[in-house]
Amino acid sequence: MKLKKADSQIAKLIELETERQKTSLEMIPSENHTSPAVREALGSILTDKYAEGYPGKRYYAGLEYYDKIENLCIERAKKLFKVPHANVQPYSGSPANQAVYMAVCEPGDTIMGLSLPHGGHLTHGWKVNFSAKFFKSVQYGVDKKTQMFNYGEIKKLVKEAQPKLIWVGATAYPRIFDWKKFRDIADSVGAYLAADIAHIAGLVIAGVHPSPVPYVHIVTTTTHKTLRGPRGGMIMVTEEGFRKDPNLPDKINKTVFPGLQGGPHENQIAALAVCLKEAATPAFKRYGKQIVKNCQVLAEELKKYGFNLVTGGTDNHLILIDLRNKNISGKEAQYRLEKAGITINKNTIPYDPNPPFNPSGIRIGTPAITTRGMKEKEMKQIAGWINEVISSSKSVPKIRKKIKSFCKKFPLP
Ligand code: DSN
Repeated sequence: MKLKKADSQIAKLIELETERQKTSLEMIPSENHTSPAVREALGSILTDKYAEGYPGKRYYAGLEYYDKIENLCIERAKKLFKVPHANVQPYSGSPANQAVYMAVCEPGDTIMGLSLPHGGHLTHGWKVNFSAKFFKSVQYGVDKKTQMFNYGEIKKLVKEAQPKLIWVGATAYPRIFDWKKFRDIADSVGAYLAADIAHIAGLVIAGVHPSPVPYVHIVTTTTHKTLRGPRGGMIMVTEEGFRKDPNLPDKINKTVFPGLQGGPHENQIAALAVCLKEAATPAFKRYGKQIVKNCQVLAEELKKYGFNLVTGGTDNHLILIDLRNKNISGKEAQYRLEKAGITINKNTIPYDPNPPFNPSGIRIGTPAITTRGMKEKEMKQIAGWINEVISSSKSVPKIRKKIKSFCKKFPLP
């Protein structure tokens, strides 16, 4: 009500977006719907103050309660992920990863990560990103035939490149990461191993994806994907990280502040603390399990309709579809599905012959629709709609209507 009076234009746009979310299926795998409690903390008075520094060692006054909030958030993160050190100040995933580079590398050092067109992230050394401009980036990919990691090939590449830091993590890899194999590879050249679990953090907590914590030195994550918190980032140092360099936690903290960032967004940190409390419940474990169950049912149904899934299926929250046998581009599929009320994204597939802005694939995920309470039965229904829309643009108005009415049964949190 207050916003409506103060700024009716923004109020109206928020209202319209709320309606869009209510009446559509959000199926971009990196997105989710936060709880009202998370949003309340995020929209609180905590946005008002600067808090440069860390709890107990701040540069400004008046931070008694901010310290308590940030400490609570750190403790919850440590307990949930079973790590001895957590920094909850990164504004998001990219700043978190930047801080890792600054903590363990010097400009010009060799680093390695999964290449973007094979499902990696920009900050893992992709050519247009700072991570390839300030460091010598060598990228690994997935196997042409299996579309999965070929650990023997990666090991060979690592031996040749002798990187200081190896990233493991992805934005579009539908399979399990074998952390132990990556650790053996990193140890063969004495490299730091960093797991970027942005996409799968919630699955790790729910126990449906192995945790990297026993194997890697550093873990970074965003907090708003399967973890279902506010937009943000975190960096954690594991026992293994401590063992490799006892000063690593201190180095990480110093690179986040004052190395890279100024005042942390404490409203975001409070909202993250709320999210971490929610993620520690049995209900969250059930949620994580259901994300994967839903995704696997959706994958099997899509296969029945003749869709060609990269790697042949999924172990996690996302599906990558190669649309070339359907005679439609990823761009057109994204457009058509959006019009029908299914929000997905166009995506490159490994060894894609087409350019990233008009790639051959689409990426679909189940975290947000699972938050709304959808289960296996609904996945079958959704697969049918995806098939109809991809098969014919004429079906779009009819499916849009059906999705609007279907969504009424699954309110947003
Ligand atoms: N933009 C994110 C995603 O969609 O996967 C990666 O940071």
